[in-house]
Amino acid sequence: MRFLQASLTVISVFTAGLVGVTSAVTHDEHFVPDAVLRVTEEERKQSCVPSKEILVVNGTSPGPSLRFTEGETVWIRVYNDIPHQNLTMHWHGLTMATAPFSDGTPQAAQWPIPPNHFFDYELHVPIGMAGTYFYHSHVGFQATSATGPLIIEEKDHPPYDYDGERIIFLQDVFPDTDEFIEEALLAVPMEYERAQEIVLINGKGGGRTDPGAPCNDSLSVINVEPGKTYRMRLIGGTGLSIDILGIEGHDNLEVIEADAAYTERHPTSIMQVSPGQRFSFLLHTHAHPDKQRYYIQLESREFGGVTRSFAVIDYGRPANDPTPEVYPPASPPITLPPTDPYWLEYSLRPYNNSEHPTASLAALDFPTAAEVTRRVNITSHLSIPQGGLVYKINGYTWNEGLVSEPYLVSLYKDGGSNWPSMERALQNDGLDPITYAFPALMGEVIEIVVQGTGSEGNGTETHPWHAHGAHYWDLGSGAGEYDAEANEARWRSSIGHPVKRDTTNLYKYSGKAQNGTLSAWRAWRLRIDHPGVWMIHCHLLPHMVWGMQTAWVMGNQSEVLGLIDRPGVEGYLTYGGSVAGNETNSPEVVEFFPLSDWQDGAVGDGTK
Ligand SMILES: *[C@@H]1O[C@H](CO)[C@@H](O)[C@H](O)[C@H]1NC(C)=O
Ligand SMILES: *[C@@H]1O[C@H](CO)[C@@H](O)[C@H](O)[C@H]1NC(C)=O
Ligand SMILES: *[C@@H]1O[C@H](CO)[C@@H](O)[C@H](O)[C@H]1NC(C)=O
Ligand SMILES: *[C@@H]1O[C@H](CO)[C@@H](O)[C@H](O)[C@H]1NC(C)=O
Ligand SMILES: *[C@@H]1O[C@H](CO)[C@@H](O)[C@H](O)[C@H]1NC(C)=O
Ligand SMILES: *[C@@H]1O[C@H](CO)[C@@H](O)[C@H](O)[C@H]1NC(C)=O
Ligand SMILES: *[C@@H]1O[C@H](CO)[C@@H](O)[C@H](O)[C@H]1NC(C)=O
Ligand SMILES: *[C@@H]1O[C@H](CO)[C@@H](O)[C@H](O)[C@H]1NC(C)=O
Ligand SMILES: *[C@@H]1O[C@H](CO)[C@@H](O)[C@H](O)[C@H]1NC(C)=O
Ligand SMILES: [Cu+2]
Repeated sequence: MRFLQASLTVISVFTAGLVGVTSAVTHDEHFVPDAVLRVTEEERKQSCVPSKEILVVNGTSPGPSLRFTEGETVWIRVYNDIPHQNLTMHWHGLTMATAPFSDGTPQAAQWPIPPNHFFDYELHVPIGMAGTYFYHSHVGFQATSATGPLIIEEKDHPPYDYDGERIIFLQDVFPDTDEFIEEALLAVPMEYERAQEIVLINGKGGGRTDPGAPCNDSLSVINVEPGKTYRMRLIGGTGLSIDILGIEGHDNLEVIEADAAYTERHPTSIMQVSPGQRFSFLLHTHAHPDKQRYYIQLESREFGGVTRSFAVIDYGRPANDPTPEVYPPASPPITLPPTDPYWLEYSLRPYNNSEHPTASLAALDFPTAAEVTRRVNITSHLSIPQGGLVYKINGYTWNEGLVSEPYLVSLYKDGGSNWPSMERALQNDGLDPITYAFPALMGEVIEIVVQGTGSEGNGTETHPWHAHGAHYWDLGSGAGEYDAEANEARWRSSIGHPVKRDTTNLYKYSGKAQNGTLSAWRAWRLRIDHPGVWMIHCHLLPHMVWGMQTAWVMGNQSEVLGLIDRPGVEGYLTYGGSVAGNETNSPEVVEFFPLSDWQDGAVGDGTK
């Protein structure tokens, strides 16, 4: 066993003035994390595609559900047991308020976890964050299968009454491996023309695949009882498909949560969910159902052909009875509409009830237009040089190869040599062209306008834009150019104010726009009050591979480093992670550890 005293000394020196001497959380061999996830690569047969290598979490995809309670601090140890790929884990939608180094973003928050290593992630879940989340890798295309539900429960009572809850977790399956797809996407000319083959509901699916072929694989069964109300937690864990979902015989659904914030009840007959979005809706089951099983029908939209997939809700059996296999129907029982770019737009309102103050936080503190200190455009453009596909955001393509050292690692190592400059950024529409990051200062109130433009093929696409860090108030969206005053007037003349979200769509509308012209917008308003490094990006995995990502550095060096200076906790730098790809394996450079004795036999090399 090798002691890493050398690295500890190095780190202690440069953070000496910042880190308080406190009682320690020490990650030695006695440290027991609250949860463990192990990611492996295995040959698997998923519904409707041939057997191939996929990543699984603890042996399954989706991986196990994690459940924690708001107000808790938990440690999750993630092992990379994949032989030849890096890995990270991102806790999608959770505000890593006091633990930005646990956000799981390669080149932003951390070096990726190399094979046979692990990383201890700290999730500090503030009160008021109860809701529906998921976890997924943030490396390449891995999130297609290295993913699973993450539920944060209320410390007290949820604000809505229901008899039970069920998860509906959506995933795309592709006929090829992640690595094959990534390589083909990046080929010049681009070589991957397939969309998802089908969408899985809780890991299973069957119906109609993208090539238009029937797929008679068995379906997931969700057990319910008559005359009850269920909270259905719908998780958009897909990597490409935008999906519409309805339930045969049950069209009085009520949305009560969007992206982990409670909303006022909003009636709807169908749900529309994009990659990265989560919703809860109430399902009122029939007191006297006419049959035992009703189909959940789901259809993909936007990319590729229409795929149709099913699951069933089953009134018939107690939850602990083995369920016989159920197959797709001969013909679809319901008709689902096309994508609606106006669905839920301007119509959701934050939950607001003084009897449930922690569920009502999104109704407080909405920044007025007068408080906005700066507006930043994120303008995306798809170019097609020699037939390859590249997304540029304000002129830059942000991918894992662009940034030489993760911003937070640079902060730990030398106080942030790779830290953006606000001066440079202000001369360049908000983006610092040296570090490829958008800086923001604590206390600013920013309006971010995500703008779409016509591609070099004169086309447009729908993009679910996702923000890490604090959630934003979603000001809405539209075709063409953003008109701040008209949008403000629209809100002024309606009752209430926007909800807080973390993933909302930039829509394609007509699908056509001349190269470079503004085709669509989505506007967000946020208070900069969470120091850290946060990615803001399109959540379509192919678009991420093509660079449709931005990094935001919020707060200055001391504000971000100051987060490690908390009573009762020591060693917030990084954990068992190593700097991947440095064969010298010198502890001074390779690993950052808690400011306490720490042995790499116990932490980091994944052997225990
Ligand atoms: C994942 O598997 C490990 C053993 O490989 C186990 O210790 C851990 O509890 C599992 N995690 C969950 C969330 O089930
Ligand atoms: C699907 O497979 C099941 C089980 O083998 C079978 O009972 C059913 O008839 C099949 N359905 C179709 C449409 O082929
Ligand atoms: C929330 O309710 C309080 C008390 O009824 C009210 O004063 C406030 O304006 C409401 N906020 C919103 C956003 O509706
Ligand atoms: C895009 O539109 C321009 C102007 O109409 C036209 O010259 C060009 O050929 C179009 N490009 C493609 C790929 O259709
Ligand atoms: C943002 O884009 C709009 C066009 O939609 C433009 O009028 C405005 O000047 C831009 N603002 C900044 C700060 O770049
Ligand atoms: C398309 O528009 C972009 C952005 O305005 C521009 O840089 C590029 O040269 C244009 N390409 C063609 C083929 O006109
Ligand atoms: C960061 O901002 C704080 C004010 O919040 C200030 O006191 C501090 O000096 C700044 N640190 C740096 C490194 O600029
Ligand atoms: C893993 O990440 C490191 C550091 O970013 C990089 O140098 C290396 O090429 C990556 N390995 C793989 C297999 O992608
Ligand atoms: C690897 O570590 C050595 C010192 O151990 C250092 O000199 C070198 O720059 C590092 N390489 C990279 C790519 O970080
Ligand atoms: Cu996109």
